[in-house]
Formats: sequence, C-alpha cells, structure tokens
Amino acid sequence: MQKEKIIVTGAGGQIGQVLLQELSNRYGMDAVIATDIRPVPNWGGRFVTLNVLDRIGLENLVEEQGTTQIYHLAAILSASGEKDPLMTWQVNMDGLLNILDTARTRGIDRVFYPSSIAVFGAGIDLQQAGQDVPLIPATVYGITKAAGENWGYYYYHRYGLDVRSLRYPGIIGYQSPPGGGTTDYAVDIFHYAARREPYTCFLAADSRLPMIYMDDAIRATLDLMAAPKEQIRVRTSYNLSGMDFDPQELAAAIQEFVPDFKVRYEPDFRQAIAASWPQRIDDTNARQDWGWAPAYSLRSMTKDMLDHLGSTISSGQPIH
Ligand code: AKB
Repeated sequence: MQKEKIIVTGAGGQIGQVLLQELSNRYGMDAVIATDIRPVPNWGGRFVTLNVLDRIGLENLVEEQGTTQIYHLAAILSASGEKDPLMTWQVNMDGLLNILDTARTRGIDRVFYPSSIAVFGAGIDLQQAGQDVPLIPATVYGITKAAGENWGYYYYHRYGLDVRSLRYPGIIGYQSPPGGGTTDYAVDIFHYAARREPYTCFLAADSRLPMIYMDDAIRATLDLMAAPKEQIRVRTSYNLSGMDFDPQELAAAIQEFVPDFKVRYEPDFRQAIAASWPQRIDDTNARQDWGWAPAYSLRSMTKDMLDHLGSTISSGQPIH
C-alpha cells in the first residue's frame, strides 16, 4: 500500500483543526502536514507556515514531502468576504489555482476542495436546492466557490487530476471556532448557552438553513476521499446535508437542556446572505454514489454540543 503524505491548507480553520486529528488517527501523525498563515492551535504534528498565494513555497513543500494528497481548506468565508470582495477573489481563486496546478505538475493523487451552499442563489427553488441547478450566487465567496467547482471539473476532465468536492452546509462543532461565515451563529449560540448567558442572534428567527454536525462533515469528507474513483460521478461538487433548522428551532432545542436560555434577534447584513441561500439541500447523489448518510439530528447534535461545552466551560455545569 502506498504511504500517504497529506498537506492540509487553512489547517487552523474550523474544519481544519478537526480534520487534522482525524487524518492523523487514520494515516498516522507523520503522514499529515498542517499549513496556514498562523500556527494551528492544539496540533502536535508537523506545521509549516504557508500562504496559498505563494506558489513557489507550495511547490517546494509538495516536492520535499513527496505529497500524495492535498486538502485545500484555505479560504475567506461569506460574511468576511463581503468586506473585501477583490481580496476574497484573489485568495480564494488564485489560492485554488496554485493548488490545482501544483497538484497537476507534481503528480498529486487526490485533491479535496470544499465548496459551499453559498454557490446557490437567484433563479432556483430555495425550498430545496437540487444537485444540478443554475448557480447564481449573491456573495463573492459564493462566486469563488462556484468558479472553483468548475476549475476542479476542468482539471479532472482535461488533466485527469482527481479533484473531489463537497458543498458544505453550515458546520456546527465544539472543537474549533468558526471564522467569518453566515452560519457562525449556530456555533456561537452554544457557547452562550453553555455559559448560561443570553445570546443575540444576527439572523432572523425564521431564517432556515441547511446545517451539519462536525462529526458528520468530517466523516463525509474522508468517505468521499476514500471512495473508489469510479464511484465519484459528480466532478463539480456534491450537495451535502445533515439537517435544517432556523434560529428559533435551534434555540428551542437548546432550551430542552437549558430551560432558562434566552435569545434575542437583531438581524444584520448577514441576514441578506442567509436569505439568498437554500433552506434545504437535496443530497441524493452523495447518498447514491458513495453511501452518504448523516448520523446526527438537531436533537442529538444539540445534546452532544452541550455535553462537550458544558464540561469544558468552567462557569457552566455539565449538562445531562
Ligand atoms: C459560511 O457561512 O460562509 C460558511 C458556508 C456555509 O460556506 N459556513
């Protein structure tokens, strides 16, 4: 069996921190190299400071390490992206092209590229987004993700580079903080609940979005990357979903465990972004092609989040 050498870019982000642990459990600590522009918290393995815009630095690292796979997580997310659209385009697009072209020229076996529900927008039924619908995103982040999916498709069909991708919904996890997205409220709210503090939500009470628990998102990512090549029939990006809820339903789910928890709603500019995204995602292709099935519901995710945060936050009591 080939020994894997895996580079993760943007490894200090919300997904990266958890993915690093799972990759090292699966392939061994020596197989995983974390890269980011800042050190990665709680990572005991190899770390290299790398800006994905630095093509030479990237090529040198890939070559030195005999890299076999890249998980390219570095990106500016939806809400942060709107503050500087041109920089977001540069980081997200030039960063991806550096990865794809380095992977092509250096013989990398597999690349993972995270896309997002942000690719959806105008001209579709937002009640439930299908796999193959027009993509007219409302944010620069969504534009970069839609373009990035097509670049992955192009590199696969033109050069045979095995690029695999998921359209992540909002990801909820206790292990790492989210960084500049529209779905961040669904993580922040748990930290307030665990500290028994009221939460002010930046989305409207009825703003329904597709979401997924971190454990499910990581499992989906690793299952997609491990699936036999012939099973990967979507070469843009797979729709992926775990659950869907609005802030009011999430607050009610938390109140089952923390009855006096209070939430106020003060929607800001992120509400318009959320309103441009679908409420639910049809992930039939992922289920059929490589056996995707989420394990967590709103209730089981809520309990697990509160169990973990309740036992780590000193001012709160463990919640059972
Ligand atoms: C964001 O809110 O920007 C991200 C995403 C859905 O891609 N969490």
